[in-house]
Formats: sequence, structure tokens, C-alpha cells
Amino acid sequence: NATPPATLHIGSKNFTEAVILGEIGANAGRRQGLVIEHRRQLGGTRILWRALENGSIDAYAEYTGTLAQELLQMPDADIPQLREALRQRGLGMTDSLGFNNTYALGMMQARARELGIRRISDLAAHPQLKIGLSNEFLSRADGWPGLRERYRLRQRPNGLDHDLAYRGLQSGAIDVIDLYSTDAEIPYYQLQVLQDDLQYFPDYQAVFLYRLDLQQRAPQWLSALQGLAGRIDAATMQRLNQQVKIDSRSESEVAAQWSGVAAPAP
Ligand code: PBE
Repeated sequence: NATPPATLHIGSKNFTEAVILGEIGANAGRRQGLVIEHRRQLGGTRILWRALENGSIDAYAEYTGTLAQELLQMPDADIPQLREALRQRGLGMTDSLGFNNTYALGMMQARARELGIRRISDLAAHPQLKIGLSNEFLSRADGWPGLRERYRLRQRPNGLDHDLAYRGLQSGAIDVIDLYSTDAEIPYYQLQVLQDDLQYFPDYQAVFLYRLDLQQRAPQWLSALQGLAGRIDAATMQRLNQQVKIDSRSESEVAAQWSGVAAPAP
């Protein structure tokens, strides 16, 4: 009468890449025979952080720049300092999975050419441009407030769901949106990525954050998560995003294929 294995939980933010990485993280544990439930699309960054701190999830995929600027508010910290700040909260992080997913601003190429815009600083001369930004970016420490100040921008952006932003861009309803640099839509729509010429954005290496008590509860999952470090480069992540966003496959199926496990029943 062995006790049934305890269910472990991984969470994800509400955008495609986050869900794919959540599934990949879950699969790493499932391959060890563990029971892992993926709590998908729980919300934005702060919701996931709180869920990790209070133990409703054991791990989720995060980005180093987001951790430093938005969550720990240690903008100048290096990786060992971030690790130490996490440790004091009972949390840990893996090494980089192998890619940077930075914010950027983007436009349709034709529109950018017509206005002669190549760099973010070029936007200051076009106050009439319509800017649509993902809701979280609008208020984040590393988002619009700081960007606006650094580049002296005067536009008044609207907030929108990131997955819908590309439609507004295509229809011409919006001129400029924030991009995530591994988005599949950037090559697909041949978008013009504006150069961050004043180096506003930090590095956003993808990592898994986890609760340190996993060392006792599921050490094999922890090693498996750490084993994902260096395994996903930016081109690979963009291809996985493409399989979901452009080819309309499910995140679970795409992640299962990458992980080399059987795809779940649809
Ligand atoms: N990012 C860009 C954001 C969303 C995409 C990775 C910096 C984040 O989730 O923190």
C-alpha cells in the first residue's frame, strides 16, 4: 500500500512561448515517472511569481531581465546576485535554456520605410504614430514608462493582448507594437524590428525558476530541469512558436515532439 505519488505543479504565463516551455518543463519530470500538472496561462509575470512563492506551483519559465528589473528590482544585479536573492526566498533558477527573448518595438516594413524609421529614437519625430503595447509592457519597470523617458517619446499607447497585436499591425490600425524577439510573426510578416539604439532593454535569458524544496520532494525533476540548460537556441524557440502560432498545432503536441515523449490525446 504505497502512498500515491504527490502531484507536482508547473505554471505558465499567458503567451504561447510560456506555455510551450511549461510543457517542456513538465515533460522533463514526466520522463522521470513523476506526476506533473501544468497550470497553464495563470496570468502575467506577477501572478506566476506569487504562485511560485506561495507554493501553488513548483516551477515556471521566466527571463533573467524580468527577474532583475520587475520581480526583484535589482536592475544592476549579475547572475550570482540574482541567485542569492532567490535563495533567500527559498527559490532557485536553472542556467539559461540557451536563448534571449527580449522586448523590441516593431512595425510593418512598408510603413517603417515610408517614414524612414529604423531605430527607436526615430519614433520621437513622429508623435502621431499609433502605438499598441501588450498590457504588461505598458506598466512594467522595464517597459513603457522607462522606454518613453529614455527616448523622450510623446505618443500615448493603448494596451492590448499580445497575441492580437499582430492583427492590428497588419490591418494598419496600429503602427508600432512591442515584439518578443522569438515571436514567430517577426519573420512571417517580415516585420521591421527597430534598433534599440540607446540600449534600453536588458538581456532576457530564458530559465526555469523553482522552489528549492524540490531538492527534497523531487530531486530528479530538478536535475532534469537543469538538464534543459543550453538545449534551446533562439532559432529553435522561434520554430516551436511558429508551429503553434502559424501552423495551429497545440502547445502540448509541439512540446511533446521536442521532448521526444508521446503526444497527449487531443
Ligand atoms: N519577455 C518578452 C517578457 C515577455 C516576452 C520575455 C521579456 C516576459 O515574459 O518577461
